[in-house]
Amino acid sequence: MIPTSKKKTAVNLDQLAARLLEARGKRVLLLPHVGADGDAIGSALALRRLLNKAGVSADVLVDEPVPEVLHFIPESAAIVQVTDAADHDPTAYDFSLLVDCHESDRIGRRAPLFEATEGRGSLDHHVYQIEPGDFDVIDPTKSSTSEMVYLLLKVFETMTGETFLDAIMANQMASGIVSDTGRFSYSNATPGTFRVTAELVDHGADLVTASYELFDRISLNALRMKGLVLARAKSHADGLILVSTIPQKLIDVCNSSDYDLNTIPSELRNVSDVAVVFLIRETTEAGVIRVNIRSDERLNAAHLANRFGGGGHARAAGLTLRNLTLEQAAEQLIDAAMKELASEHGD
Ligand SMILES: [Mn+2]
Repeated sequence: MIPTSKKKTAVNLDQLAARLLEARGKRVLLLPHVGADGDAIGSALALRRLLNKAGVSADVLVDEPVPEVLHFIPESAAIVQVTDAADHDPTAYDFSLLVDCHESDRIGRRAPLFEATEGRGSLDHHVYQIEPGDFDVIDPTKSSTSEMVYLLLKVFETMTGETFLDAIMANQMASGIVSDTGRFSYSNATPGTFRVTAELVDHGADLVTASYELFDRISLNALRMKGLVLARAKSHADGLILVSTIPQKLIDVCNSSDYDLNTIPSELRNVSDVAVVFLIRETTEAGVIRVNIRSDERLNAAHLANRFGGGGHARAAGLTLRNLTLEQAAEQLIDAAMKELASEHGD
């Protein structure tokens, strides 16, 4: 992770706020990134509500259906799924805003809509390499885009003399903050995050529900499968490497789905002394094996995944293997991990 002090920031909330308020009586397009998470959806919905209250029509467009786990976020039913960008008229919009991302390659099939809008900007907290434009507000020191929506809301209030925050908006933003901070357990939860969250709770944000919906709620089928997968975990290299292999029939027997496996790699990584975890699973496609890697600072998961044609982040990565048994796949990955660990090139 890049130390906070070294992160570049592009912060001109006033300029973006003024431009959005210029769109009063017109329409604005809000575009969260593909693979939308709690922050992408929560911040986009809060922006939509804020803009509507300020007299700006706003539409949230996405590529994929909103994941079921995010349906508890208020007004998520207002999100529109785009199946073909040609079905939407970009000239209907005065301004397009990338939400929780800052490059059009993060918005999938909606990119042509963004490119065709006259006014364009972004509101984001991811680390960036681009040269920010006049309406790009990118601040990697913030926990979440939702936290930034709150700051934008305060600028709106100063500029208009009106008040906008209500319980629905507070819950939309709180969902994003709880999601991106791992319910305040990651280092991105700063004193500023807590101050903003305190304001949101004051206005009716329900952190207990957000935390339960985003991190705890699980179907009985998924819980049973998790139990079986955890029980199958095998330790290698004196406990440094933990591997769980999952035949497709196990997923079928539990009447569960791939989606239910998402949290398991991180749980395996929490085991004391474990440096790297492999979750190796068959897929519904014959001969195709999917691998999830989680690691700590002793091993770079992205480097390891690259060796097998995969990719990702330093602590979380993934790859696809073909025409191997689960046992062969495990053997190759353990071997590669042991070499990587021995080379002491972790970070
Ligand atoms: Mn985010």
